[in-house]
Amino acid sequence: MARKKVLVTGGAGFIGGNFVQYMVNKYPDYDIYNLDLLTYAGDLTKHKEIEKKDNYHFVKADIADRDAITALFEKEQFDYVTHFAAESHVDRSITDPEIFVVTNVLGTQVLLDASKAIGVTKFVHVSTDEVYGELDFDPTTFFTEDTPLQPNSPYSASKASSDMLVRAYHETFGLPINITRCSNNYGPYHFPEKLIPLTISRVLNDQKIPVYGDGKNIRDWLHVLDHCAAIDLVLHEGANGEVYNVGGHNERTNLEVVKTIISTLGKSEELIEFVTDRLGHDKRYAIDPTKLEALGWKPTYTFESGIAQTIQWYLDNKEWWEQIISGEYQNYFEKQYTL
Ligand code: NAD
Ligand code: TDX
Repeated sequence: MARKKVLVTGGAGFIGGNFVQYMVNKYPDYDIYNLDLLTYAGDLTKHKEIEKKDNYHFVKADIADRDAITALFEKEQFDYVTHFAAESHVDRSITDPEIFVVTNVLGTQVLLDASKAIGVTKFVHVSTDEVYGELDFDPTTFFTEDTPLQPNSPYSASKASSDMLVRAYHETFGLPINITRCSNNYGPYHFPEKLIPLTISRVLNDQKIPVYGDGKNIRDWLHVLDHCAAIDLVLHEGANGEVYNVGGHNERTNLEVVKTIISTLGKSEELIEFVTDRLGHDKRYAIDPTKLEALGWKPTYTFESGIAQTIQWYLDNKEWWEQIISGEYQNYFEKQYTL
């Protein structure tokens, strides 16, 4: 049987990077192509181990570059596309929304056209629970796949737009697709602009932790490796055209998350500094994953085991995140906060 070719867009980033490693190791008989523009969020140093393997390939390209993407698809004739590449940070979408439309909307449409042209077996679009908007604090309410899309930030609006295009290419052209909508991920290689790695790296450096508003906003946390297993399952077993929510019932307030990290590292809660709230800050996200569970998925990490593993990973891999926080990111952080 011919080897399958799997394109992973955004495979130099956090989740796509974990997914590339997961797929290269799990499927030696698949060729895994990591396509990434290497923006501020992409780095290849994380792939030192898998770079030695024959079934790993890297292509530097912009998903919004129609000529480059069309030529690549014609040449490689991918069987599967798993689409992670995006501008992913809500705060950056508030200060500079335009690139979110270019990458997340136009980039997705270019990939859909290229996938349609060569007739891929499956296009998996990795989306987010943020497209559903926000929930109130009633703990019995959850996002289901039928919750209407009501995105509140430029980031989530761009993701919802791309979800709509993916759906439309299925309805209009019969492109085989799935859309996954996952809750907040955390784990190894999480870029330190996001709450959990930002807190770990700053606590380790005895720096203040900026907590937005009153810290009572709730996120539903999922370890990135449980997300990778979910995408793998949907890629192979997802019913054509369906949406699957991904989440493990791990709701925590931001303050609970920050305090857990501080106490695990044996530091003082005096490091917490309440700062001006994020504009349009969604109150609560919480996922009902029943539909995905029916396919056979269940998470392997609890929040307690996952956060302990993650903190240990940041302790063991200082070199990786120190190189990031000392670069261009430093300018971003200084513009973002005055701590
Ligand atoms: P990330 O910001 O860590 O990585 C994004 C990657 O995409 C980077 O490697 C970057 O270089 C690449 N990229 C950006 N623009 C590109 C372009 N024009 N062409 C090619 N590559 C480009 O993001 P992440 O947190 O790993 O998120 C991955 C996907 O998962 C995104 O689509 C995001 O919306 C979705 N998602 C993220 C979370 C989360 O908690 N992080 C939760 C649910 C869904
Ligand atoms: O410094 C901070 N202080 C703070 O209180 C930062 C960076 C965040 N926060 C709050 C805002 C959120 O309520 O913590 C929560 C988590 O923030 P982020 O880590 O920025 O994640 P979020 O905005 O929830 O979005 C993430 O999950 C869904 C990803 O970045 C998205 O790509 C994904 O779609």
